[in-house]
Amino acid sequence: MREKLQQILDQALCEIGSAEEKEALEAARVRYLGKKGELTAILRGMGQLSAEERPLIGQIANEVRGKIEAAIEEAGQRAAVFELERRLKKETLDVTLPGKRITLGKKHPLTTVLDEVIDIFTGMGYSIAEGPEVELVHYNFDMLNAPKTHPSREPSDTFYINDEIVLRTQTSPIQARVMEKTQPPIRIIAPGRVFRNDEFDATHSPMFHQIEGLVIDKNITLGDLKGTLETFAKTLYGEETAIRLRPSYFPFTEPSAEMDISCFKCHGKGCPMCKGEGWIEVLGCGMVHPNVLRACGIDPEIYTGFAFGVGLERITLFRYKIDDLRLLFDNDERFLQQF
Ligand code: 2NL
Repeated sequence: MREKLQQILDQALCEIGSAEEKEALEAARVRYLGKKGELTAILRGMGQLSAEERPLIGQIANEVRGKIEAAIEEAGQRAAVFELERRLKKETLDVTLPGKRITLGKKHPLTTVLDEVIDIFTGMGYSIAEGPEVELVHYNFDMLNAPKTHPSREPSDTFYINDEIVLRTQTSPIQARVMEKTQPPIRIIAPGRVFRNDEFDATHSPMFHQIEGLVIDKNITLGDLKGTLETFAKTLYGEETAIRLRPSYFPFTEPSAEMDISCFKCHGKGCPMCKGEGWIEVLGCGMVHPNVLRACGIDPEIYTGFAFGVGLERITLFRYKIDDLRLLFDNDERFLQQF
């Protein structure tokens, strides 16, 4: 019996001594000390021993148990250190690896051109005015001298919220609101989103941006309008740019005109860019209609003024020689990074 116990002890200590992992130690503990373990089996069988032998073997068995437990305890601490070393080796941080690249965004070309236009006009003493995108029919059409039967009022052209409320189709209602509240002199530009019931294609979008300008004072003439727009065109498209005004019609201006700039590609000779014309249409403008001034509480006998409206997308496409409006709205980084 003694030899058997000594043999178990030797075997256990050997096994525990060579165990490096917690799992191996646990297996040894179950094997020697567990309910079905070898030592337990001996203790169970003690009933068969003689009365003299029993306490002696019992004592030895308990000593063996104590030694095995101590050895497991000690090996457990050693295994923890091994484990830590293994993890430290495996989880080392390679500080020479390249970092994660953070890609920098860029100003959208529409924002770049809008900022430039704002610079040009604030440089000439204009303020910036803003207003609601969801607008009353009253400000969007009635105040601007649009006849009740004007085609632009049709739901096929304009998004209606209800009979009295629309998504603004131009930023003129911003200016009507300013005129209603302020007496001249007025010098403002009104940039913002506008909405029209158009199909998306290379030149149309149901949402686009407009920048309108308005100047009201005593003795404002068509000459002031022309000089202002010429400065605008030369600053945006280069000193060599020429402008011309062609008669046109808008309900809110009289007289009205379209402004063309000389083609920046062929300088007036005629090319595919300007469709052989030598000129490119850029904006609409005119002298503010007396009816509009009156509706906004300004006396047309004392004051006159000019106004113009520019499509931000249109002048941005020309500015960067982009041929499809949709590129401005796709937000494809490969496109946007080019500007
Ligand atoms: C265009 C160009 C234009 C105006 C907008 C305006 C605003 C007020 C009074 C008078 Cl409050 N006019 N804005 C003037 C001429 C042209 O926009 O192509 N529009 C359809």
